[in-house]
Amino acid sequence: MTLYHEVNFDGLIGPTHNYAGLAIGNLASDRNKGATSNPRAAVLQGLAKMRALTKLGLRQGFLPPQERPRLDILRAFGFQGTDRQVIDAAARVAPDLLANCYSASSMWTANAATVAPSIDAEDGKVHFTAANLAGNFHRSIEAAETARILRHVFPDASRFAHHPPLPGGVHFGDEGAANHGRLAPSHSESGVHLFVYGEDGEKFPARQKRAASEAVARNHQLSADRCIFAQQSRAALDAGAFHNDVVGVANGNVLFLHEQSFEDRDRAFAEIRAAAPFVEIVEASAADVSLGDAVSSYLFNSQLATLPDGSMALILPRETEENDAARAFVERTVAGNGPIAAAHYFDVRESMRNGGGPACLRLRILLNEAELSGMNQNFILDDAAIDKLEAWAEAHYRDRLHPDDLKDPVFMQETFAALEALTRILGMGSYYSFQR
Ligand code: SUG
Repeated sequence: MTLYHEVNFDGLIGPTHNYAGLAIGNLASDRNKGATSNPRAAVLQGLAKMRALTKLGLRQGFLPPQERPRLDILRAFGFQGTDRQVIDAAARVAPDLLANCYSASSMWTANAATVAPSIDAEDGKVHFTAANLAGNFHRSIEAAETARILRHVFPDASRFAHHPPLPGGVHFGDEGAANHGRLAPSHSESGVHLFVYGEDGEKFPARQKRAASEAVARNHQLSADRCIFAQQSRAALDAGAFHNDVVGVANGNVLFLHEQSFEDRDRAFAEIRAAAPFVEIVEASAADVSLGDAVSSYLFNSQLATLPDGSMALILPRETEENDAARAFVERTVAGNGPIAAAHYFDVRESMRNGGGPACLRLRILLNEAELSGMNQNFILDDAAIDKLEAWAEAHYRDRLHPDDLKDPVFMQETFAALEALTRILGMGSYYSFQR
């Protein structure tokens, strides 16, 4: 049997991380609109989580921040002149557009793409479909760059198949792996794919469309009898679960979720059990944890990971520990005879305040040894590489950033200097457009 390993590619949090309140249906983003962020603390929190996962014995990769500000987009909207003039004019006339062009949202790599491991694809390749993220303007501008960075990190066409973001905007909205889970007896056996899509709620629009999930499954050459398409509950969407990974996570043979995750729970469970008879479902009832507590604590936005000894651990945000109902549920889950043996809590508060928990921050990819050695090694982390990135962040990141600070062209220069230094550390050449 060929062995497959879980490798998490976290988004390296960019120097422009800020609270502009841009995301629809995302209660945390809305609540913190206009607050002052700490980009330096944000990136260090993310790196600390990455380091801790390597210590737990998991392989850890990352994707670099995307280029911000997106001057090309400001120019496409008619702002002309030098870079400074473009920023000045946009700051005066279109500050909201400027904030969109400055968002560091590519940190949430669970939304970068959906990925199928080679063991599940008919042609034996690893398949990537970059998400179009059509539901929010600031996220839609990630899509083409995400497709490009994925090719840069996984260049070998004989092993990796890259599909462009789906066309059609919100009609075929696709938000990537955050609405997808894979179930299998183990990582090294063929899996069943659970795609969760939405229908608009009373309050919030659904970001992931069923037709988009179906297209991704076809792109990835997954066999139809091993794909399940289930509708997320409108109640969860309206409670603030703008991505399904806010109410559930799958890993190996385990599905860990809230009982109000699906619009039709019984039907979804029956389909999952029929396709994946080995599945163990660990479910929180609404009496254990209300939907409101699930969303505010991000209990289900945990990473559920299989450790080298075969046991499973939850990687949770501190906000879960601080919520009595959520913490009690975790304690009971770990103490019981079920498959989840441990819980580890991490401070990722800077990201959490924009609605991004531990699971949002990572794109999980199953790779075998040959695929691991066929990828660009600069994006796999060990202690020394993490040390370097920490030193880079200490040198280049601000510890206070208010959305109004985005209007200052000096901040643009600082940001470009940080990205320029990163390309040198990573041997990426003139990767970003401002370098060319
Ligand atoms: O798309 N927040 C992101 C959070 C993404 C979380 N990812 C997962 N659940 N997988 C979003 O809503 C806020 C940015 C701002 O408001 O500036 C933001 O885009």
